Amino acid sequence: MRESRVDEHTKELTLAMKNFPYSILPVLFIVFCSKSYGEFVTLSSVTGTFDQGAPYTVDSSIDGIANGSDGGWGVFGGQTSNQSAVYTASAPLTASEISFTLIQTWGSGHHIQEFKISTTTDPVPSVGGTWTPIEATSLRSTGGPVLADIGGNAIRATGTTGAAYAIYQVVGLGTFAGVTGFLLEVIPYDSGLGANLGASANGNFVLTEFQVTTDESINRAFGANVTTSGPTWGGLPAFRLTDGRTDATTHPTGPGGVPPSVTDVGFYYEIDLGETFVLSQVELVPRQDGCCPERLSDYTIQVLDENQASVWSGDFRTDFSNPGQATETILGSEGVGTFAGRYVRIVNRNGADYNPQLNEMLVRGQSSERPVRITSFFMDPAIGEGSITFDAITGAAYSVFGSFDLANWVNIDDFIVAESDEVEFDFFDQELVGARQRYYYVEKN
Ligand SMILES: [Ca+2]
Ligand SMILES: [Ca+2]
Repeated sequence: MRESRVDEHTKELTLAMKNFPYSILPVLFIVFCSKSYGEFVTLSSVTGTFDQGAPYTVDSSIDGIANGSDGGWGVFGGQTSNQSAVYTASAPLTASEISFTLIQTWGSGHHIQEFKISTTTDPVPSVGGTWTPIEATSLRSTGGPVLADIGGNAIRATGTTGAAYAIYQVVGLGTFAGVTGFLLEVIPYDSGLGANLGASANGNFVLTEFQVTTDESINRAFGANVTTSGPTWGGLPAFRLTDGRTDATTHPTGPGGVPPSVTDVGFYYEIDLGETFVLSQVELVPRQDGCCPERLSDYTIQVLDENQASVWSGDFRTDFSNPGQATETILGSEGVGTFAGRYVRIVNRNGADYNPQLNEMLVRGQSSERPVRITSFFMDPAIGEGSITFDAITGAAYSVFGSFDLANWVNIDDFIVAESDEVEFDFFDQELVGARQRYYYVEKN
């Protein structure tokens, strides 16, 4: 299912590139203006069918504040019937994957039980508009509730009572073009306390934040399994690295820890992304309470393949500096190898105590099944020169082929190494000189 959809997408992209007739050349063509591809979607407004009033208004679900006690969308008084929120994007978006994160940190089980998310291309999104439900390809959660696809594009959270927080991540695959808004429908469910929207004792929920990201910006580490090479400090479990919260810490035992002293050199946390992704960046969120920032210093980031062989690595802050409380961003161009894999490690390089200390580790990337994406293309038959710009995997090699008839292909270059996640390949092609029509395609070696 997933592969066939991607293949259709490939075909579409490839043909879009190949079919420039000679008659409209030479001009600079932008096929897809999409370095916006993979984005943090800004939600400009939201309207709800009901809210219980300040500070539990629907617009506090997009105010950027993830602390539950500061508000969120609450529906007390309307918690026994369907309620909806319509989120409008600040600009239409195009994507092949969209990820929705529902942060619910009010506590005491104030999380949504059953819901559905849809997209629209209507010029002005509204509850009564035309909506297409998201078909979830990945459902993850932290804090206790477990998400399940119950059919009819509905998702249900069950399995816990009185959770202190609940964060959901719903990823949908499709061909999204010109999406202007999102509909969150919350549906009553009876878990034993009567049919209510929320899982709390009074049937309410508080949606602290509703966030949308696409493609290469999606955090694939959220809710992912974390293992370590040794014990972490008591009460500071390793899963805090991927629980979606940035307010709680994990670090190794260090001297004086339990069990007895360990030398921390080589200590690592390892995140299993579940499958191979082409990575765009890794983000490290340090401890936020002001204590001991030196514990995030002189570390290695490693990417490993399905067989846990290292395919990319980089050493950071080898001068013993630290980022303080600021998020640290690691790019593929800052290490050596191919920035794509299933496992990501952070490793202590020098044995410093309690190192590495983190509140969260995010690994952003896109499906490894994604085809090469051409973002701009230019050719000039008068002089035989052309240029192709495409999204790439840092460290991977690509080939470019040319053809007159889409049947016989000639290799133009068979080893173009991507030094970053975008390649501009400028070429001279003798066959292009004076040609009426010429086709090109790019593939990963
Ligand atoms: Ca908020
Ligand atoms: Ca965390």
